[in-house]
Amino acid sequence: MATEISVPDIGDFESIEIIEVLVKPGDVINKNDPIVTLESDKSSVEVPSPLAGKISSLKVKIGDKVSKGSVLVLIEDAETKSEQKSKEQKKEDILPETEKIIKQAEQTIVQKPKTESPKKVYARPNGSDIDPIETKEWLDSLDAVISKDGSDRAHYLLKKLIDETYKEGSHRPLTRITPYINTIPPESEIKSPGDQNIERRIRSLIRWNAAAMVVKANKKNPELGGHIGTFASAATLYDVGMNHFWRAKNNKFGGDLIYFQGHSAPGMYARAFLEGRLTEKQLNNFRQEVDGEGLSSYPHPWLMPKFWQFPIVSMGLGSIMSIYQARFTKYLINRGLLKDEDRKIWTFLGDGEMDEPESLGAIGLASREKLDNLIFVINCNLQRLDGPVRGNGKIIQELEGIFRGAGWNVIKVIWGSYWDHLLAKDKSGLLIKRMNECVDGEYQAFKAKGGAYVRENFFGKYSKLKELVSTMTDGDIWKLNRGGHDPHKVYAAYDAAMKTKGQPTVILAKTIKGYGMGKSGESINITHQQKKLGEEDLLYYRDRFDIPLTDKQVKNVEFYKPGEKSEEIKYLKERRMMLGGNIPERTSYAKPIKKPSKDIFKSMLKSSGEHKMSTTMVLVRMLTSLLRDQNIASKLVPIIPDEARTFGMEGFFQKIGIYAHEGQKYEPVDSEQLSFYREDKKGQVLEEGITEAGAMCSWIAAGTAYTNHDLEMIPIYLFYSMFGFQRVMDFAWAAGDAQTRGFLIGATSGKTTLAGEGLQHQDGHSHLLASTIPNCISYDPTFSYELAIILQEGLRRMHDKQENIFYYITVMNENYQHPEMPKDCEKGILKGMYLFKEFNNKGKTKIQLLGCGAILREIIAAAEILSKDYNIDSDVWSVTSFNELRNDGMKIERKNLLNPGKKPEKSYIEKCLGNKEGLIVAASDYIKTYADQIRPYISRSFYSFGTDGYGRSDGRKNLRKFFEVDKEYIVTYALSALAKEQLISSKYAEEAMKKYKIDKDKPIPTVL
Ligand SMILES: Cc1ncc(C[n+]2csc(CCOP(=O)(O)OP(=O)(O)O)c2C)c(N)n1
Ligand SMILES: [Mg+2]
Repeated sequence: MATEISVPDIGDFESIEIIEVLVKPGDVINKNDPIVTLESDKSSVEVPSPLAGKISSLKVKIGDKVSKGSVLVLIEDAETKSEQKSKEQKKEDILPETEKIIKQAEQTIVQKPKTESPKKVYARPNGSDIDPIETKEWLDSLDAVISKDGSDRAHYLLKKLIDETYKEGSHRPLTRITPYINTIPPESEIKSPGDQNIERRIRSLIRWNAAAMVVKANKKNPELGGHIGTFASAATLYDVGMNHFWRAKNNKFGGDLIYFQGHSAPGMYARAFLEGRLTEKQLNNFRQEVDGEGLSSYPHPWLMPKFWQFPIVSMGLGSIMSIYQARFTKYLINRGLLKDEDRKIWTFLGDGEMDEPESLGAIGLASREKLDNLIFVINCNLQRLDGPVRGNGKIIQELEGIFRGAGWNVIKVIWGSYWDHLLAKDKSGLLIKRMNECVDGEYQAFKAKGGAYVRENFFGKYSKLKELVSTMTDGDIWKLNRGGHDPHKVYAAYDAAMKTKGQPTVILAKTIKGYGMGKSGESINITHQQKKLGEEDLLYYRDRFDIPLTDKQVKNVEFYKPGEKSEEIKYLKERRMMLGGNIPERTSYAKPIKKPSKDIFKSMLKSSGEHKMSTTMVLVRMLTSLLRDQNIASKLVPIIPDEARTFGMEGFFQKIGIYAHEGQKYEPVDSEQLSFYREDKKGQVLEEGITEAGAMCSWIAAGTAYTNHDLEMIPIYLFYSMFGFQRVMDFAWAAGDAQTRGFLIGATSGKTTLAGEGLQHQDGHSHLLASTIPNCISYDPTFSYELAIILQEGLRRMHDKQENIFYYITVMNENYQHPEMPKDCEKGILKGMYLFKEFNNKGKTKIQLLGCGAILREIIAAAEILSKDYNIDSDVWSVTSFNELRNDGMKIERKNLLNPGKKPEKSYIEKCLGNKEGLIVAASDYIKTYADQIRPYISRSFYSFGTDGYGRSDGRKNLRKFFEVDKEYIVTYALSALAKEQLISSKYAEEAMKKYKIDKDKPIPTVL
């Protein structure tokens, strides 16, 4: 029996056009296979079949208008299992769960019968202990619970007590800050299996070589700069990871991903030197990259593509980029594209760096998404560039509260092992009290001023504490180490972080900036900038770390590398071998994605006939088609920060689902509709919420998956063009450095197509920002075939040819008809311009008209007026990219200047316009500088028009008139330019101004 398949609930839409019919009679289809594509004036969406079976007849054709209930096809042998039934089932599944939640919630609100009781007035202790005996009883009880049932039970009871006080009206939340001591008590520390003596010697050599590298470079040329103090404070944090935790990528394992703090780069080079991965010559060329064989100042994959993976020296980027990297790794795993190997992402950050909004801005996502593959190590050396991070407070405590509040597992590594016996010995509680009350400004001074100072100013505050250290010498007190410099404490913390499930972990490690630098830079305010150690300082550094160099060698600032057979080198290499290979190292073994069949884009090369659509819709259509290509479908990563509906992409929700690591725990409010909000563990769309920075980081993670996961992906991130580069330019720059491959789509671009939104939304410069990134290719197409050619070429270059480039393409929301592709214009589209149309039948005067994006259609209309009303011929050029034209112009000009004796080569612009007659008028929907970029490569009169000034809300027509880029202004300015060149009389321009009501006294838009 045949079953009718009809249009389901499509929301508010009525009478929607069918633009594709994807089945024919006789086709056997599966459930959810698309039957037709519908397109409204805003979006297009596929209608999937609710049943499997054989199509017996088609009831619609392309161009038909349908509404909810319209019959599309008849299907035979359909499975009888009805959707309704499964929905009911789903509802039943959900109910008990919901009931449980309601019950639990009800239980927590214990409604005690209200009894009238006399009003009590409580004592206000203001932090002091008003009843020490009672306090002691409580503490004894707590001790008893801990020894009988453990600390988890104690914690449970405490939480219950706090909940109880909350119900009784206390509004003091449970504190998220613990005492200023290590999170892991000594007795719970997992011990490192390493040989501490050898590890210390290795670490010392790395320290020396790292410092020597900076000093040497600056001896050669003080311009070069560099940092010693940052790595000096972090050496142990890196070494423990390198020796024991960080597993490299190899043919058996995907590798942990380590985001190294940018300013600690010398330390990574120094280790790679000992490992034999870098030569002495390279070390000698630290920060001297121009002649090759240099080492880049910071982690720059662009400059050292086989070494560095993550460009994070711009503070704050590392944090958020690594969070989204961890999230994207889980996304790939949940989608079944990547094996779950429990790989970890480690991120090293400075404590000063945590001031950046990007550093903390996405930590909520990390816990929400349960990113237990993510470990932050924040090097709390208490200093940044100018001075203390929190002189009057305690950065570790502050960060503890923030991260714990956000749902992270927090591990504080404050004190080294030498403190353990003191903490154990102190029964008065005064030591912890003193640790708690000192501020970071004091802690910084303690490490700059020596043991006697610490005795007086730290322990000396309380006589019992002074007594506690009375048998210790000043030297002993000085040796009381900080957690981040103690390999045992660091090992235990890393081990705990590795084992944490269901939460990301942050390790807050207290260290000393410039550790070991002595008076030249240990814990003093100038440490960060210290790069020129004098002889005396170097000798001190050598002695402090027992480097086997003679005084003479030290004075020559020589590097030290023990022989290949030495214990140190053998140990170091062995440890890395055990952990799978080198770190950092950048490689890619990804299989290239095959380019899609040309058929996919075929319909886009044809005229749209009467059908009007925007380039945004064209793009969405193309993506929908790409999702039907087997090679591409699973690799597409659509990324949208809460704008899917703006761009007509809600059809993707139903088709490929929104990624949600826990699936969908609720019945969506629009579940009856075709494009319902479908969240899925295997969902493909990254619906980021309102975070352009986060979306950009997802895009970078996906666009570098070819190296970080050996998996090519095609990320395509759509945003309001004004909230793209302008908002996240630093990430875009880092994306270029990281060699991200993907598409950035600036939607609703230009200043006059996004009509109603006004000043903050209208973009007149994103293409100029794009042009500053050397490996970003950008286009501003007008017609569907242009977009199709560009997209196709992007896929070919980034995936077939494996070029390390990315694309910025602007699309618009203005609906219009699209013509058929003119013959032989593909090359021109890609090179930046092609001849769209010639108006050649009129008179003697000719003009060249260049337009792009939204304004090309105004240019075409202007050409028609000039021809019809003024007998002026023109060539109309569609300029798909002024940026590409400029790049070519620059390249050719340079070549010609370098070869003065040779016949000059012509730039592409000259090739296009050289033999054409007439002055040139160019207009775009961007500020004039965009079109002006080609001015140097044109030897003729050139007039450019654009949308300089603040945007404002109004209709498109008014906006184009306001910015003087509508057809009437273009006609008028063209006539005036021709008059200026004495090719026609000025009266024509004057007449046009009258006719078009152009007010000469209207101020230039930049002042309005
Ligand atoms: C966005 C940005 N702003 C400023 C700088 C310049 N800068 C480099 S290091 C630094 C201080 C870093 O302090 P911290 O994060 O505490 O790192 P530490 O060197 O102390 O480990 C500053 C301001 C930068 N690299 N990036
Ligand atoms: Mg710091």
